[in-house]
Amino acid sequence: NSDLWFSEYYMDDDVKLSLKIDEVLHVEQTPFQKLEMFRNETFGVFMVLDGYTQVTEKDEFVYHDMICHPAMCVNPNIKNVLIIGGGDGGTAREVARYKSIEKIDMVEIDEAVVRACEKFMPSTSSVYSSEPRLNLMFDDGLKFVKEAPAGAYDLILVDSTDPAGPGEGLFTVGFYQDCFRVLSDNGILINQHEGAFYDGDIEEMKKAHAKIKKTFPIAKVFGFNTPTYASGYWYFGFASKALDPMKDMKPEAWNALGLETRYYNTDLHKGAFSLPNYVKEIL
Ligand code: AG3
Repeated sequence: NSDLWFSEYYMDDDVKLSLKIDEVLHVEQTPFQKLEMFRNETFGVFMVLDGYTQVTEKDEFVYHDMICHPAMCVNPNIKNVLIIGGGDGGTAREVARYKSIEKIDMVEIDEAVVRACEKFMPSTSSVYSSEPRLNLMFDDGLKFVKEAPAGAYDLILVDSTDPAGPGEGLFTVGFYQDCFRVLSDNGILINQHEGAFYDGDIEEMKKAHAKIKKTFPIAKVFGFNTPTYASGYWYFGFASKALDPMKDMKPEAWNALGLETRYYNTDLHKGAFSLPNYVKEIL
C-alpha cells in the first residue's frame, strides 16, 4: 500500500494542499512545461502543469461555468469567440452549448496538453471530436492576437496558466491592447486573474488589473469557489469596451435559453461581482 501524494505549495514552506495519488497516468516534459496527469479518488483525474493544479474532474465545472456564462449573460448576441489556452477543452465545451455562437477559434500553445486530455479527461476534451464550429490551432496566443484583424471577435476567453511560465505574456499591457483591437464594439475579455488570499497571488492580481484598467473603459473582477486552487476562491477579470457586467446583464434572456448549469445562475452572477473589502482595496 504505497502512499504517494501530490502537493501544491501555497506559501513557500508552510502551506500546501495535497491530493493522494491513486494512479500516475502521464508524465511528460513538453517543449513548454512539465505536464502531469494523476488520479485521486475524490477529485478524479487531474492535470498539473509545472507543479500547479490546472483542472480536476470534480471541480472543473465551477471554473468553466464562470469563464463562459457571465459574459454570455451580459451579451447574448456573441457570435465569434476566441479561446486562448484552455487545452483541456472545458472552456470550449461550455461555449459550444450556445447554438447562437457561430465560430469558436481556440489557440493553445501546447499540443501535448490537448493530447493528454483527449486520452485521460474525456469529460472536458470530448468537445474536440464533437464540435464542428471549433477551430483548434496550436500556436502562440500572443502572436495570434497581434495578427488577428480588428473587431474579429465578440468574446475573448483567456484560459491560461499563472503569470510565471508560458502564460506570462498573457498578463501584459501589450496583450490587453491587442485584445482591445481585436474585439468588436460590444466585445468582452475574460481572463484568468489568480487568487487574492496569499500575498503573492494578490500582488499578481493587482498588477494584472492595473494593466487592464489602463486599456479598457470597463474593467471588473469576479470570483468563484475553487477547491483545488489556492485558498479555494479564484477570480476572473471582466473587461469590455461598452458593457457593464452588472448593469447590462440580461437574466431573462439568459434564463430563457434553458441551459442547465451546476454552478452558474443569474443570482450568483450578481454575488460573484460583489467583492470582499480586501480585494476592492487593491483594484
Ligand atoms: N487554468 C489555470 C488556472 C490557474 C491555476 N493556478 C494555480 N493552481 N496556481 C485552468 C485551466 C482550466 N481549463
